[in-house]
Amino acid sequence: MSVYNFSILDHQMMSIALKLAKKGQYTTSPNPNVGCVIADDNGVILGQGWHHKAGTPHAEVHALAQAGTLSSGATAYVTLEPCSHFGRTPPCADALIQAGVKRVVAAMVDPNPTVSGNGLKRLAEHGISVSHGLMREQAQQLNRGFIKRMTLGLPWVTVKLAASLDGKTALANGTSQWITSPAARTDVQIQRAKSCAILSGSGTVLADNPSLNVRYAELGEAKKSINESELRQPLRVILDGKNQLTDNLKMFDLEGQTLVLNRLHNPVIRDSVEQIQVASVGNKLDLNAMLIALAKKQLNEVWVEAGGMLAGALVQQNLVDELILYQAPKLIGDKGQNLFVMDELTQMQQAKMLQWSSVRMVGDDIKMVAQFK
Ligand code: AOF
Ligand code: ZN
Repeated sequence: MSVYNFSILDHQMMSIALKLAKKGQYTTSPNPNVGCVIADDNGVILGQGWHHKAGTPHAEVHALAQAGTLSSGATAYVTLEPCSHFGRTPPCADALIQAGVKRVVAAMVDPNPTVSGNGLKRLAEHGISVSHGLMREQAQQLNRGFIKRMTLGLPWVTVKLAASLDGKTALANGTSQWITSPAARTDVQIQRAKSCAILSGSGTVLADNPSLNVRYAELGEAKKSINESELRQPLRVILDGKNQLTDNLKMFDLEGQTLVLNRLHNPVIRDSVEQIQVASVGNKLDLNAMLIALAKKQLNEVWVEAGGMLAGALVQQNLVDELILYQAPKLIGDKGQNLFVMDELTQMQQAKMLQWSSVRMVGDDIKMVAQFK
């Protein structure tokens, strides 16, 4: 199995497969985003497809169906190793073998332990020329949540914050509507739509009575790339270590499911809202145990929209992968609320270290993305 020596044509085909895979980014979870291109040696595309939704055909099956008998002797470019198992659908490796493809190029090996190399092995055993590693970083970026859940049993955690130029998330009295511009808030809607869950704390929820859902009507251009019938609402997850939640919250009446994580079952909340009890540390929920519980529920990407207390606690316990900060050109003074409530540091070496990955304007605001080291 070679991991190098890919031609320009191979790169072109795989970049099309990656674009196809991206089309599933609002709908495939808990499954990964996967794209497939079937082409002949001259780069003529015979079939293409992407995975839409768990339980429906995988990318390869769509591409093979389109190519029909032309698949015989062709090359299949797949952004993820073809599966070898009978899951909700039969193995794609078998479908490729039956179709008579002569070569399979995968961007990355499937981190799912039930596949993990077995798909490529099966193809090779049937005399198919197999290679992987072409545009691997791009493929991994697309499925970072799926990879983290499969390899570490934890979801990918992104903390979103909106702040004034002087780094405050709300006035001292809790008012935060609105710090950022409508364009930044639309961008948040797009990010929510890509997430499996939106996480918040009971303090924020009781203070703001938020919807914590995706308002597809506000998605603008991005909405065009989503198939209406496949629209989903991320799971709302509310941490309620002190059983403070009441039943009269707006979100309970909205479309989409809500999950409450607490120490003890809260009898006040209606039965249609799922509750899971999580271990605690002192009088606080064990945040690592909380994330393990979310991964067990097959959530790949968790989008955190919480106050400084929860954001600070997650950061302090090294549970955050990425930070997205929308910063408005607005000064609200030093009495406002802070981004991260954390224990006092006494040495600069104790600082939590991040690395910027992008900075751009969104409407009137700046969107900064950083990853934790
Ligand atoms: C592929 N092509 O397009 C996808 C794959 O429950 P199932 O049958 O949908 O299987 C889900 C698993 O299959 C998923 O965890 C991952 O390992 C693999 N996804 N494989 O060959 C695809 N979506
Ligand atoms: Zn498959």
